[in-house]
Amino acid sequence: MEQLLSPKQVAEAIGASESSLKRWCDQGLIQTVKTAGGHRRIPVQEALRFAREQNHAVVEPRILSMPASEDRKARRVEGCAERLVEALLTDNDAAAHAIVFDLFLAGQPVSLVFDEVIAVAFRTIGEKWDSHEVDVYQERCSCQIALRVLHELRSKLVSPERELVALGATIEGDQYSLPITMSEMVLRSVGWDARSLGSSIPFDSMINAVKRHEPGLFWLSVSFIPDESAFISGFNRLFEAASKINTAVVVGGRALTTEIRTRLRYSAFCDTMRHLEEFAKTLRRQTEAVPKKARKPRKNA
Ligand code: B12
Repeated sequence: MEQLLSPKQVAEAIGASESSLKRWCDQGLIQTVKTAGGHRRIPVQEALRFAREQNHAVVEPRILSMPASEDRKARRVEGCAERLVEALLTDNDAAAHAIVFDLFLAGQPVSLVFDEVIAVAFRTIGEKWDSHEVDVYQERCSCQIALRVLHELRSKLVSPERELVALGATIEGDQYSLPITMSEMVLRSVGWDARSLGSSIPFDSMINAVKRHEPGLFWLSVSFIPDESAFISGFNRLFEAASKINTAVVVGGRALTTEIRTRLRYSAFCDTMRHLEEFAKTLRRQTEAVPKKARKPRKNA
């Protein structure tokens, strides 16, 4: 159930006066809901959105059900990837949460935190695994912690609009769950009702999901390709089915070499989560500007 806070609690959380808080509510800067007794209440996700967008430092994160801060001054991405590696490899769940949520509370876009902190940390862990400095179990454990952080983050984002549906998956044989979950979070952070179908999904099943749900956007995260030619033909079938119902297909991931990309048809290729964010924002604006019936089939980019 949605957690609701009083204006007084939100004021305390961000170190503002209760009267300022009420004024911001009256001005519509903060969306409120009314209790049966007619009192204003603020969903915790809305309080977080306001604090992030208006640059209010959260002085009492616990009121907003956020983990205690690691170090209030450490709100820039610099140095965070190294600290995250240390937290992940020592199985320090609390520190890993705090590093990511401090950046989130400081208003850093989730896409930036993913590209410059979490992905960088995993690159280091991958190198350490390759040179036997890190055991297999530590790599797996690090993934589990990162997934818990991402799921927690999902619950802190304002619920997206229902009509902007996005679906995503990884192909059969691709077990990488972090990039697909990050993509889901990035899309949700910019208003898409994004749902990951999960990893290792056969193309036929993805096509069924696209036909059934008619999403505005389908993202495919490709970190591992077991069979290149099967991938290319499956992917192009997916694109074909998606373009018939005007679904944009976005691809990204470490396994997509230039050679493979040139043989694919897609609406957008993204190297990073920030690229995905920008594309999703643009597509959202275009989708909202054009009445559904008047929309033309999208062209390959
Ligand atoms: C964790 C991990 C695994 C885990 C994943 C668990 C899980 N639940 O996700 C498991 C155990 C499955 C695994 C298995 C393997 N792994 Co592995 N793995 C990693 C590791 C350490 C991290 C990967 C990760 O999730 N990173 C975090 C993500 C978010 O970062 P990213 O992939 O760079 O993604 C960024 C961009 O590419 C982009 N992006 C990615 N996807 C998408 C999608 C969209 C839509 C968009 C917009 C953008 C985007 O945005 C992201 C953020 O910036 C990497 C090291 C590394 N360098 O990444 C090795 C690594 C990728 N693995 C490697 C290997 C060899 C393997 C195995 C083949 C090992 C084996 N012999 O079995 C298998 C293959 C698995 C398979 N069939 O899928 C090698 C690959 C080497 C190579 N040259 O290709 C690496 C590089 C390790 C190394 N240093 O050698 N692995």
